[in-house]
Formats: sequence, structure tokens, C-alpha cells
Amino acid sequence: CPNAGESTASRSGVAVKAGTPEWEENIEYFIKKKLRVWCRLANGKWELGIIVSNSGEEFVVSLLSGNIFRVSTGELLPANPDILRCADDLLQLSYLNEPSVIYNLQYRYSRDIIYSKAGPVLIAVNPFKKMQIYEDNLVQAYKQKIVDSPHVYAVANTAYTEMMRDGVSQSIIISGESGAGKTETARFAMHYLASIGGGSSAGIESNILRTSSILEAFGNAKTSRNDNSSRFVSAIYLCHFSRVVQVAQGERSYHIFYQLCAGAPSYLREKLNLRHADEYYYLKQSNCLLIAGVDDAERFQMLLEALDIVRIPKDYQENAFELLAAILWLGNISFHTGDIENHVEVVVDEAVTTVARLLGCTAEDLVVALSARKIRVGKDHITKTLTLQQAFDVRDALAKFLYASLFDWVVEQINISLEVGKESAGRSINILDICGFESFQRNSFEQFCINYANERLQQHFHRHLFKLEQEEYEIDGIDWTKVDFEDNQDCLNLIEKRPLGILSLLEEESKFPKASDLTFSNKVKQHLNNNPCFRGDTDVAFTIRHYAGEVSYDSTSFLQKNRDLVHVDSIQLLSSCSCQLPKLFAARTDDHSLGLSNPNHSGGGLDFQKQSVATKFKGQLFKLMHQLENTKPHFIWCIRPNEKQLPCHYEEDLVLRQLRCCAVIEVVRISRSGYPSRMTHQEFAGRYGYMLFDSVSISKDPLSISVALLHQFNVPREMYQVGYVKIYLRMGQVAMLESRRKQALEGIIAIQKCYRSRQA
Ligand code: AOV
Ligand code: MG
Repeated sequence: CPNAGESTASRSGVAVKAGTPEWEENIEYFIKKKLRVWCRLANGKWELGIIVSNSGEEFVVSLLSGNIFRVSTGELLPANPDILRCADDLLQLSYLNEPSVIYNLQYRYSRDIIYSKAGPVLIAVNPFKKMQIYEDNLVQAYKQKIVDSPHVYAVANTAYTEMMRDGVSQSIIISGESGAGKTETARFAMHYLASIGGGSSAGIESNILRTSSILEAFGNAKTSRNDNSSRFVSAIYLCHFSRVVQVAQGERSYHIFYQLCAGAPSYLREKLNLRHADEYYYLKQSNCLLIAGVDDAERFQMLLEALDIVRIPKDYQENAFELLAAILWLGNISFHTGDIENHVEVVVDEAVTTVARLLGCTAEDLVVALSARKIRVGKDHITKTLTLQQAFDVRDALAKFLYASLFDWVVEQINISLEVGKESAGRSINILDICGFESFQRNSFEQFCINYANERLQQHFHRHLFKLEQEEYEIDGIDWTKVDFEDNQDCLNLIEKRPLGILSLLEEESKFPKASDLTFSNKVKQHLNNNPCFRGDTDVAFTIRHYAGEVSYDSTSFLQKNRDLVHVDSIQLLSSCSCQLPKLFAARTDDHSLGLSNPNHSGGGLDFQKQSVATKFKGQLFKLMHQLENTKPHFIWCIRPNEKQLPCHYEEDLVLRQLRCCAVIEVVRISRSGYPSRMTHQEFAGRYGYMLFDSVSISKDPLSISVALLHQFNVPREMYQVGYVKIYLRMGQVAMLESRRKQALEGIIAIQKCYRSRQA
């Protein structure tokens, strides 16, 4: 960069902010040399221009568009020279500021370059079109390091190389908003790893990829933001599968239902008494049965192949389809109020007989389970008829329970088939595709759980990149200027703190039979109103200030969704079924249950009290975070460039909001001034020590060997730091050392060959 070394702003190597003294000092230089600047227009957008004159605080800028604009210093920022406009890594920018970052990504995106680096993080801007950048020749090129431009393959390759080199498990953490491209990116990462990992890779690859297609069929749905939205977090169930029974207008339930209806062969249709999707209440309620460009019947055939390939036996497959059909037919069961006021009777029709047949129970037992409740009075049981609302709730709870258990079971079958956990030497690469941060017009319990998971993940990222990094420098005694960053601990406290965090309060209220949405939201407001991340709104609404922005939650049905009770009579019904899976699912409830709820406590009901949804979700999330803590993380941020899911559309504001959420500028800043590579003296000496020319006169301790090596390779002084325990290296230095090492090894192999051939 021709200008980089000339200005104090870039010499200092820090991000330049509008209105800061560094920048004000530099403006004169920009005027004199006629260098380009960013100028913020009245509409908030940044445009390039040149300062033509100034008087005091006011600057006259000639914009590239031809217009002349008068602004103050606060509206000006230095622009980078042209040579940097397509820089691969934001680290290379001489001037690090929001417009420069936005413009760099936009420029690359307009040239179909969707991947960029922000220091250690890969940024992927969703192209919303098929790209010719995933072919097998590229897999090979990244594997052999012939190319090194930013790509999901490069990240996967680094993870693989580091796992093999250091013997440490790795994780690829993919985050971003809904529709940003996480699942696609995860798929490409899996494709890469499967293609390079092991000799019989073709089999492994198709297994892994087909596995993900099965999980997608069962776990993904069409939402308003994404036609193929993942509703689970790497097999952590998201909430309670309410989508099975309730789907918002214009959205769809899980793909598998539509695929089954569209693609089942005639013998199966007959067996399941299967109809067209528009004949099932659960599916038709949202007035959206199709996804443009997706053939559900074809997908069903692919699913069948995938199920065969991961070796799920045919009879189990059919069992699963029977359950899916039973769930659909359950939704068609209706009730009418009988003679006794408020009490229901089940309408015994085709729906009832079909569900009973598919589950393997009698229609009579099903009718009783759906319309009556056994209550213990002293030592006796009496039967009480349900109200209409209770009957619908029991029916829907049963449908959700069956689906959740089925999902559980499918994941288990896949894990068995892939022999998860039996990897060689316990090393693995985990790919985490987490549901992105969500903020809609109306946000409910589901969004609360997703956003909570994202807060945790964000903290993991922060901890890794900022906190641990800085703490380690300090402990290891190296020179280091501390970089400030915004932590999200306050928000996590708001949600998790006991006894007065949102989760604890929710848990407490969920146990009170008389509690309502209003009592819950009042309690939350009463205890948390002083928290800076919280604001109580009208009625049952409250707002949380998440790291990614404010989200207003409507707490209607939070309690009901959190309790997610399955009636104990329903469990008993399932355990009496002659079909294998319902029986199995009923038996499993014992594992998770906290016991049957006390009839006196819960107002006479005999609901099956399993762990509440939020508690279970938190437990799974902690387990996941714990797993991640033990791996070396690699981060990918996916960016959604426009709301309409269109190719070649880049909305600056939308991109900027997402980049701010992940604090991209701070990340680049810290990476630029930090030392991303580090090794203990022992590791360093062990790996590179044999290249030392003068190994005789140097003491044998690892620290001396490490320092001698750095001198021998003329690593500039500002490119490394020597701590008490480790050597810290700036970006690029390990690559240099590794290439020297490779050369040296090739030299040794050549000498050995030569020696052997001479001996022969
Ligand atoms: P998400 O996983 O981030 O949303 P997806 O991975 O499902 O988002 O991507 C949404 C859509 O964007 C896909 O269906 C593709 O059409 C397109 N897309 C994404 N990445 C690419 C790519 N690299 N090449 C081509 N098209 C792409 V969610 O699961 O809703 O949070 O829950
Ligand atoms: Mg997804």
C-alpha cells in the first residue's frame, strides 16, 4: 500500500474513528495529497470523495458521484487506496473503519468473491445462487495448499491439519442470522472433510452428507426468512417442536411431512391411509404447502436412499412413517361437547381409527386417553372428562411428544450408523450450525431460546478471541496493550442468574398451577427492571438488549410452552401399544422424568412432569459449550446480504448491522495487534529444532533453541514475543516456518533416497 506507511493513523496500526484526534491530525495530509475519504451523507450512507477545501470545522468534499457536500470532521473517514479495495483479509486494510469494511466486502461480492477473512474469522456472504467454487479440483487445490484464498475449504483444511498435527479435537463454529447460509456452509465443510479424510472417503462422504439430509428432513422447515431453516441446534432440540401442531401463516411444518405425503409409494399410502398434505389440519393451517423450486416427492426418494445408506432397517423406516402418519391423523381428530356442559366427546371417525391402527392400540383406549383424565383421590382413581380446550391440548401434546421422540430416535440411529464417538484416538472435528439470532415482529419463547443460545455462543467467541488471548499475554509476561471490548456477560446474567434471572423466574412460575402469562411477566418486570439489558413493556411484553440488538418478546404462552406437559394417560396409552416405537418412547420417559407430579400440588392433574423445556435446553446448551471448550475453535460468520434471498443484491445497512453484531472491527483490530499463533517453547523447539544450523554451541533448553531458531530465520523482532511458557507469533510467521520445515524435510528425504540408491 503506497500510503500505508505515510500517515500517523496507519503507522499507529489502530482503527481510525471519525472525529478522533488521530484522524483530525491526518486530515491535512489527506487534503494535501488529494487522497480519498469516506463522507457520510445526510441519509447515513457513506460515499467516496476528495476534500477540496476547508474552513475551520467545515470541509467541502467533492464526491465521486460529482456532487459537492459540506460536512464536519465527524462525517469524514480515511478511505483505503484502490489497491486494497479487493483485499482478501480485512487485516490488510490501511484504514480500518466501517465504510472501508462494508465497501471491501461489497466490492468482492460484486465480483462473486463471497469469502473474505477478518483476521482469524472467515466471512461468508450468502450468494443466493449456485457458485462454481466447490468442485473436486478445488478440494484438491486447498488440500495441497496450491490456493490459499479465503474459502470454507481453507477453514476445514486448517482444522484437519491442526487436528492431525497437534492431536487436538477441533470445532468449526458457524454463526449468523437466519438465512445467512450456515447450513450450506456446514455442508460444504463436511463435503471437504469427507473428501480428504481417509482412503475410502467416498463412502464416508456420502454417509455424512446423507445423514445431514435426513436431519434436515426431520429438523428443518420453511420459515418466513429461509425456505430451509434449521430448527435444531446440532441435535439440541429447539424448544418443544411446537411447529408440529402450530404453524404461522406462510410457513411450513417439518419438511418430512410434506415429503411423505408427496412421495410415498402406493403400497405405503395404503398402509398409512395417507392423503394429500392439504387434507391434514396440521399442514394446511398455514396456507403454505409448497416451496418454490423444491420437489417434495423427489426429496422423499432421496430420503429413502439416505435412510438405506445409513443402514436404518426397512421395518424401522416404516415404523417411523407410521408414526408420522399417526401424527398427521391426530391433528384431524375433532371433539364435540356432549350433554354434560363443557365436557367433550371424541368424534370417532376415520382419523381416530387410523391413529389407533397406526399406533397399535384400540380406538376405545385412544378415545379415553384423549377425552378423560384419571385422577387419584385417596387410594382410588376416578375418571374426569376433559374440557374442550384440555382435549385439544392433550391431543397436541401427544403429537409433539411423538415427533420429539421420533427426532431423538432418528439422531440416535444416525449416530449408531456413523459410529460417533469411535473416532481414532478420540479426535474429531465438530461442525456447529446454530440457528441464527432471530428478531421478528412478534417474538415468542422459541426466539427467546434461540437468542439465548446465540448469546452463549457469542460469549464463547468473545472469550476465545479477546479475553483468553489478553489474559494469556498478561500471565505469560509479554508486552501488550490491552484492547477494550464489549462483553455480553450482563445479558447472560439477565437470562441465567439464579434465583432472579429470566430462566429461574420462568421455572418458578411454571411450577405454580395458578400462574399465568401476566403473573410471569409481572414477576420478571418486578425483579429485573433495573438491569441495563432489560426493559419491561406494556402488558405481557418485555425487551432484552441482546448483543445483536434489542428484541421485544411477547410472553404469551411462555409458561405453557415451557411446561410442555404430556398427559400421563397418553404415556400409558403409548406403553400399551403393540407397535415398537410408541412403546419404546413411552419407556424412555422414565429416564428423563422427575417422577409423576404430585396430584395435590398440580391441582389434581396427573400430567407427566418431565424436565421443563427451558431447563432441558439450558442443560443441553451447557453440555455443548463444555464440549466446545475442549476443542480448538475455527469461526465462520455468515452474512445475509439482503432480505429477499436474491442473488447480486447487497444492502449496506443490513450487512453493517450484522458486522456490528459480531464486532468485526474489534476482531480485526485485536488480530492486527495480537499474536494469533503460539506454541510452548518445548513444542516449538521440538517441531523446528532440527533445522538449527548451530545446535552444538546452543544450550539444550527449549527456550534457547526457540530463540536461536527465530534468529536463524531472521524473524523480525516485532513479529514475535517470547513469554515465560510460550512463543507468540504474529500472523503469517507460522506459515513461513512451516514452509521452511517442508523444504528441510524434502531435502532430508531426497538425501535418504540418494543414499539408499547408492547403497543399492
Ligand atoms: P441458515 O442455515 O443460516 O438459516 P441456509 O444455509 O439454509 O441458512 O441458507 C439459506 C439459503 O441461502 C440456502 O437455501 C441457499 O439457497 C442459499 N445459500 C446459502 N449459502 C450458499 C452458498 N454458499 N452457495 C449458494 N447458495 C447458498 V436458519 O437454519 O433459518 O438460521 O435456521
Ligand atoms: Mg440452517
